[in-house]
Amino acid sequence: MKNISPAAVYLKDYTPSDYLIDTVDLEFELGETSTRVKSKLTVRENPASLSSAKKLILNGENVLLKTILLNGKELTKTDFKIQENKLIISAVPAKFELEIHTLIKPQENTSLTGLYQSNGNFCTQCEAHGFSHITYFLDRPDMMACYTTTIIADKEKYPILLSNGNLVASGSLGKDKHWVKWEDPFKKPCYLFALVAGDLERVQDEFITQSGRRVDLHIYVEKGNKHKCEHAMQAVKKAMKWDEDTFGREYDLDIYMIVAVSDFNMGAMENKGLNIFNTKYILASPETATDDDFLHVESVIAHEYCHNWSGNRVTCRDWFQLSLKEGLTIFRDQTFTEDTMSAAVARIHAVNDLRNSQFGEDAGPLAHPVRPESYVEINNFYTATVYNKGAEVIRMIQTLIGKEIFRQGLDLYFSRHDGQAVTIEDFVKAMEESSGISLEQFRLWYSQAGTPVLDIKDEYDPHHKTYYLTIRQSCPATPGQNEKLPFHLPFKIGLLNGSGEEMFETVLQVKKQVEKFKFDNISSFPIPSLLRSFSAPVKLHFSYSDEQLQFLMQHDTDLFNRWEAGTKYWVRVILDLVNDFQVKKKLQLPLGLINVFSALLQQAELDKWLLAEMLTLPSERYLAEQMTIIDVDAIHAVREFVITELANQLKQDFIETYKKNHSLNTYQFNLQEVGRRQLKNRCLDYLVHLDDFTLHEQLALSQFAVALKNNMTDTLSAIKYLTYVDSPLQGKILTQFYAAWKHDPLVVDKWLSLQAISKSPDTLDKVKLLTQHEAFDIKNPNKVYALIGAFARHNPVRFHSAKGEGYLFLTDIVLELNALNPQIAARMVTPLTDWKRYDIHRQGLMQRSLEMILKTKSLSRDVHELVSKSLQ
Ligand code: B3K
Ligand code: ZN
Repeated sequence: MKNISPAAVYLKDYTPSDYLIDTVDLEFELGETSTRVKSKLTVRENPASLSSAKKLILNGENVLLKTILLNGKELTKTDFKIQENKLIISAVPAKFELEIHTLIKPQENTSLTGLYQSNGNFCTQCEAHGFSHITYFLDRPDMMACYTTTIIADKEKYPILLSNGNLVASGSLGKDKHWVKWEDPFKKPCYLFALVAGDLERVQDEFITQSGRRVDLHIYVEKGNKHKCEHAMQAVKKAMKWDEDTFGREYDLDIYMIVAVSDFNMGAMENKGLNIFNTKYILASPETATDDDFLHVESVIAHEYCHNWSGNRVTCRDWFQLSLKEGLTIFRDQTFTEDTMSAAVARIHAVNDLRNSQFGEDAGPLAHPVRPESYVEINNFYTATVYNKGAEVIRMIQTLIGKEIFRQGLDLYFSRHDGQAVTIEDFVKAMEESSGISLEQFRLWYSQAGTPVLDIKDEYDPHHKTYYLTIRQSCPATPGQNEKLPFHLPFKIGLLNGSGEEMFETVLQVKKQVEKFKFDNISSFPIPSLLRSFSAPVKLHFSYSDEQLQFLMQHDTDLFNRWEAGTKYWVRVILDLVNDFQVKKKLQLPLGLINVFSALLQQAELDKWLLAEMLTLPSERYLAEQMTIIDVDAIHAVREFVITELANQLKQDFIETYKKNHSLNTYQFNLQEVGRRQLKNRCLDYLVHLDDFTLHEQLALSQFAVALKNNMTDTLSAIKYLTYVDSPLQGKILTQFYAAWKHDPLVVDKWLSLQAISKSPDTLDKVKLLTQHEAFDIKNPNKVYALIGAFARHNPVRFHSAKGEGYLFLTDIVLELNALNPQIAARMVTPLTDWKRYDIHRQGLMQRSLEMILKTKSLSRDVHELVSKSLQ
């Protein structure tokens, strides 16, 4: 049977709602099998509505309607109808009170949307359309109302009852029950509604805002996790202070609550005053969390906290404007990380994220602009394009108009639109007004998809001491957009002389398809440092010589570009070797490469963390991105070959650097300590590639044994490679690891991932077995990401194994998830969607899997949209 394609929603069709809801008074009676929801709404006609025949159409999905009362009078079946998740009430007055009673079943809700249970506790996820899984409502972000929420529940099972805003009343109800009432003084869209009920432990602290108000800070976690909240609490305070100092944004309620839950579709959610987090981004202790985890906790906390202004106080008019809040908030959290950790490393991480995920999106069948023009399922558009490219677009505005004016523009945006649901256009206008600079052409970044390519050539005229740069821009076609207009972009450039001194730095404004820039008084042919700090999200082509790249790796004053020169150099070396590999030529490192690398190791003046980044070769994903037809086997084999060769030839240097930076000190999370650990663990990554058992025992295994119970960064670094390859130690290490940590779900996730990314030939069989293991639960998104996601995304060699078993396995999983949790199913299907990037044989197999999925009955909107678009 063929599925009927679900309908798309278009940006051009946006119209204001016919009715407005001013207040929402909710009452939840939480039960053991079902929950009763009463919603009292004050409704009035919207003066801005354009329609002459107004209709009240409320959205609702999986809710059982019990009763509707209009101005206190119960409606009968002829007064309303329910059609395709819509409740249509025919005749309503201009102003009225509507009371709706519904019944929902949170205990059976596996989609983790709306109200559901996680480990016996109730929690909600309402963005984008979860609220209509709770009650019938005008579920659109421009419907801003004031909420009061009463929760009634069993005292013993659910001692903690939370919702948005301030607690205004509470009491007992009979012998077993109790109730609370929360009031949120700020108007908000329903996607920011939250409710939590459970038996949770609380960690508390306080923050005094810049105007001297006291804010209570509460973090709630499941029992037994209280000791893992210290880092998160410090991060909350750090983010609050930073947002005041940097952007003048002060928190507005008297209380800020965070609840960490184990079952959550994404990282976290910025509900007003009551953020709900995936435990992964709250719980952190040295023995269970790595440096990266600690870092992510801080940045996700900063992200959700920053949303209180960029998202909550000023929200989106419709979901096409998603990047208005997400791009801006990613930009804000990235700036937080740059300001509070190593700025260059933070920028490297952000650019890596963009290149590893967004560039692929832009080059594939699901490419869409930062502000999409249509969607079938909005949850499919919480993408790297909307988030990360959206953040780059904001950063470009800042670079174009300057930091100070950008800050003024942001102040104007927040004050002008406080309490409103607005558009990306409103944001851009505020920036234009504050700067006096036209962003007319710049707006194309929001409407045109695809990663622009810059082809650059230079010339030098020694006679006139002038240097010229010619920049030619183009942008590949993307679905529905064949022709592209030229972008307006900031191009930051530095010119270095032969002794590494900087002669000049400036930001060029590139606007035309071909543009020639002239630089006067340049005393010698300079070495250009192009696109400094990655000033625009583009691909750059310039024919640097190997020597120039090596020179920039050593001397560029822009630290990001020093790393970038290395990346360019490694990509070149590895892709050349990939060609050799494909024609079965013997692989050999280019002459001089060892010297370049050992010179890097000697760059003692660099901060250690940055040095560790410079010693890291580009990821397999980034390398794949550079190939027209991706050859996963060649990329993997060559990258491993280069690492092993470097390890062989620089063994002593690596050992020395490792030993110098290895320490048994108690774990601390700060710039110096993270840098030291990252550097020595990077050396270890190289050393374990050597076929030297004694060395493995001396370094890796001893680090593993010492760190196993007190330092997860060192534990994982020590064994990552030994479990990655078919090492005789693999079984023993994994058993020991599981025995030590099977009680800790987040550590078990790491254990699953280690096995999913192993390149042993039998990895797929092991992954299949693991889906039956007590440690795995397909209903828990973290487990799915850890095992299935890691296999399909981070183990290209095994996932794309030539026979196609990896594809069939993923197909089964996607179909199983489709029935349980469509959002996660859609996330899992994406590795299949860029099938056209692989060889004909693999293309055929992947296409067959996609077709099989598309033929399945009851396919969710989420999966249907991605699969059908990728097959077009
Ligand atoms: N705003 C949420 C994402 C909601 C995703 C809904 N499918 C988290 C964030 O970006 O902060
Ligand atoms: Zn966000």
